[in-house]
Amino acid sequence: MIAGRFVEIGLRVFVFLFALHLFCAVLFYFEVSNQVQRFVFSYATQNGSQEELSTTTTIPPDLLLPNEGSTWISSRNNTEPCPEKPSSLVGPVTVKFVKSVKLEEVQAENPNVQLGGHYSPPCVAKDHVALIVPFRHREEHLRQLLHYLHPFLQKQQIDYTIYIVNQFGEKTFNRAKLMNVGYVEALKDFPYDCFIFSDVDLVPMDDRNLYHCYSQPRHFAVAMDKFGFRLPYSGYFGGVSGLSKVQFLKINGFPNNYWGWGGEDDDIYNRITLNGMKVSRPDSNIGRYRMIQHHRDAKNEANPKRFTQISKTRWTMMTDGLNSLKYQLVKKDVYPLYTNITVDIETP
Ligand code: BGN
Repeated sequence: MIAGRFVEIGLRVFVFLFALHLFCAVLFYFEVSNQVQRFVFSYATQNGSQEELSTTTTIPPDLLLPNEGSTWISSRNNTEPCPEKPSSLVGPVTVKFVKSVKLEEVQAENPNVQLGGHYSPPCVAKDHVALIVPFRHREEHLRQLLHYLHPFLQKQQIDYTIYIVNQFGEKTFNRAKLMNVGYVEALKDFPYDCFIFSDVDLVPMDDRNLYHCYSQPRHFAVAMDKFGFRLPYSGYFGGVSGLSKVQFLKINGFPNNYWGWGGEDDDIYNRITLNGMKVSRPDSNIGRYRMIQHHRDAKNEANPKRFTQISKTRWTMMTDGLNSLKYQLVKKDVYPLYTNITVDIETP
């Protein structure tokens, strides 16, 4: 009788341990498979594909159009909330980078965009979006991006402002730190509650890919032409992503110590999952992007520390981020189509 009871308990314990083991194995498999995919992918694409940096630091005159007026006018003369899916959406949009775009034309085509690159739809939008673009020496890309993005966001009835965060000087680029600066500087202008971070060379190809914030951190650029319109690996968080203020604060912002190409987006992905959140994504037929063609950059080298850095996110994220961010604001200018922040983020 007692022996039978022991056998039964033993069996239950065994079944429980077996199930636990299976569960851990599945978790471990996904975690390892993501890491392996990342590493394989990173080695296969060493040095990324960033454009050669020119040595000019001046912004061409047509990007510096005259300022008119000084405050944003809210076009919200009614209190109607914006619809979840605006009727103005058409789905796939044609994106072709054939001719060089002039900013005067972009300005003329977007009369409702206000100083600093701000737009308020004629309804109450779900959130106030600061669209942050880390930048250096990509003036032609910026013209193209503004040409496509302003009409795209207005059709989506997003309440937004575009911030270009320009890294001062010619030292190693630091994408994630620039995005942190964009977050802090945007909040000095307005209490935004949603932050979307976009590379300057990525243009969305479907207007159903809504640029607002979601209940979980959002990865928008899931199907880029350069990756054959597929996610390169399951934990990819690069290109275009968005976090609400609450989500951003929960992960202590982005890392400041990724100098050079690669890994910072993986660190952000780690921060999100380690803090109990899950990345949300659009369907791959909606999250499609075209990358503006450019040459590989011989000078902008891959960050050699990125492999060790991303393996330590768990321990670094609470001390490296928003709470350790240091920078010198060189200047902040409001132009008709965007707000331009030039920042000295120092050197590694
Ligand atoms: C990855 C890079 C990402 C980059 C994508 C796409 C690393 C870290 C070492 C595994 N990650 O491999 O930063 O966005 O490629 O180009 O290099």
